[in-house]
This record gives sequence, C-alpha cells and structure tokens, in this order.
Amino acid sequence: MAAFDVIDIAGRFGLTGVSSVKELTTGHINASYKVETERGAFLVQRVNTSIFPHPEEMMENVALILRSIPRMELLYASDGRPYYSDDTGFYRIYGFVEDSVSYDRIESEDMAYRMGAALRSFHTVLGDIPGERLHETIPCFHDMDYRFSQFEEALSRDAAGRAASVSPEIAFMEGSRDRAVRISRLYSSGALPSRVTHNDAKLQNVLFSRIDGSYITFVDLDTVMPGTILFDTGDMIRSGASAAEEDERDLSKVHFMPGYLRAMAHGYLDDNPMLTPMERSLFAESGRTITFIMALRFLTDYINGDVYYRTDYPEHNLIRTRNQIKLIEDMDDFFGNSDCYDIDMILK
Ligand code: GN1
Ligand code: MG
Repeated sequence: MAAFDVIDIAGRFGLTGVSSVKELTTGHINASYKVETERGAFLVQRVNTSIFPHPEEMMENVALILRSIPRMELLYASDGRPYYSDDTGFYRIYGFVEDSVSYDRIESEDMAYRMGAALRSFHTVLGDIPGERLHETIPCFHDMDYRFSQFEEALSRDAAGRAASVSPEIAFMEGSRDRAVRISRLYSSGALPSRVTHNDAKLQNVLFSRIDGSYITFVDLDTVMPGTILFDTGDMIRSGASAAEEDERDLSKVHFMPGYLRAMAHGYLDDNPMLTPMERSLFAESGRTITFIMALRFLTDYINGDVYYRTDYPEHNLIRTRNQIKLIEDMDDFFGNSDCYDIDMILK
C-alpha cells in the first residue's frame, strides 16, 4: 500500500489547521481517520478499491442518497468532486455528526425499540429514491448462491491449508444450505420487492442523539443499493439481538436475546404500511439468514487466508465464524424445530 499523508489529503478538500489525526479501527474494509481541524471534526476515509472497484460510482450513490439525509455532510475536493484520488489511493471526507453516539451492543429493550424504529425510518426515507438511479457497488452482495460458490471455490483451492481444521464449521454451512438460500432466491425471483436498502445495517452503523437518544441517521452508505429490506432487518437482528459483538472470543457470552428481537420487531413492524405480508412473515427468519451469510463469508475468508476482512490476529475470522454459528444455534433453540422462524412467536 502506497504511503499517504492524512493531513495532505484533508488539505485537498480545503481543510486546514489540523490539530490531531486518530486512526479508527472498527471498520473491516476501509481505512478511517478522525481529524480535528479549526472547522471541527471530520472523518477521512481511504476507500478499499479492491473491494469497491468503481469508487466514483459509489460516491455518485452517496451524493444522491445524502440529498435525503441533510444531517450528513460530504466534503467536495477543489475540482468539485466528492472525492480525491491519486496514485496513493481514493479518498473521501465526511463531517463528524455533532452530539451523536453509536452503540456496539443493545443494552435495553428501549434501545432495541429505537433501533427498529431507526431502520424503519431509514427505509421510509430511502423509499423516495428511485432504485434504478443507484449503481450496484458490489454485485451479488447478498446473493447466497454466489456466496456458496465463493465458499466452494475457497474449499477447492484451500490456499492457506486451513480447510481440514474447520470441518465442523464447513459441515454446519453445508447442512443448512437449502434454508439459507431461501430469502435471496425469493428476492431474485421477484417474489420479494426490490427496494433501496443499506446492506450493512448493523447496530454499529447507526447514529443516535447523545442528548435524547433519538435517531439521527445510518452511516456507512457504501453498499446502499437495491435489495430486499430483509437483508437489513436481518443485519439489525444479527447485531442487535446478540448479547455480544461479532468479535467476541468467549462464546459463552454469545446469546440470543429474544426480548431485544421483540422490541426491534415492534419498532420496525408496528403499523408499517410499507411491508408486504411476505416481508413481514420472514422478518425473524431474516436474522438467521444474515447471521448465516456472515458466518459463511468469515469462514470463506479464513479458508482463503484472510484476504478480505481486516483481521487483528490469525484466528480472527474463525472466531467470528464460530461466534455467528453460536448465535444461530441459540436462535434455533429458541424458535424450536421448524425450518422458518415464526415472527408471531416473538410478537406474542
Ligand atoms: C464489513 O467495514 P464494515 O465493518 O462496515 C462488510 C459487511 C459485513 C461487516 C461485518 C463491504 O463492513 O458486509 O456485514 O463487515 N462490508 C463489506 O461486520 O463487505
Ligand atoms: Mg460497511
């Protein structure tokens, strides 16, 4: 990776008087830095262009979406574009939203309800954007058949020589395949409507007011593109209805929290005029599906030798895989022996 200077990049967007630069390490894909300047705080990001091969199109999407999200500021470089690129990389800068907070874990049913209502409000606002105007920033992102084909390719190459050591995890993935592909096939066949969706709608990507806890906005808009809302409700459930974060190594801390799912479901579903009966009926199942796709992707990357996600130690992707599998097993215990979670079981 070519070296680059965050202060120099900030200057390309007209930011001067930088008093501090701090690297933020929570994202798995892009490199992020918080810079304090005489005009306030900003987020400088170097986009991972091997994962986002058409970053200009991605920034066209972001600029379009932000017309509906006035609280988020995107800076423009001196040539009038919402990015700057040179041979060291592709960069963009957002303003830090003042008095906002994001959570790593849900800690109360009230917080869970606010998360559900936040996603509903995000989908309602995005509903006004014509989906055909958005570029598909990562093709087939939530297509489960595609993810299984990547998994199979990784297994047959076994580039890091790790496949033999993860046979229980491989067996888990294969054993649940028919069920796991259901939602993405219903979407591809047109049975589930195509809407504008976030596609990384985890709890950590939502800003709430530090003052009164009200919803401000979703951030990390790189994968906003057409999809089914179930990709987002699923990610909300995956990240919000677990007692632990996806990086937690102590699996005894990973538990499914039905009360949080119930509160998120009320926040999202109650009197929501947008939903079709099929979308509503698959709400709880979407949590299983998206937790599954994450386990599959983490395991694929582990087998490939950690080439996609940022990892902090050699077993990181395997820990994430096991963490997500544990969450699925815990959800399965709660919902009992059926091949589709029943949302009415949770809403009762
Ligand atoms: C990645 O970089 P980050 O943390 O926002 C990933 C998502 C996964 C997520 C898991 C482009 O997002 O799909 O849900 O990690 N983004 C991409 O936490 O692959
Ligand atoms: Mg993301």
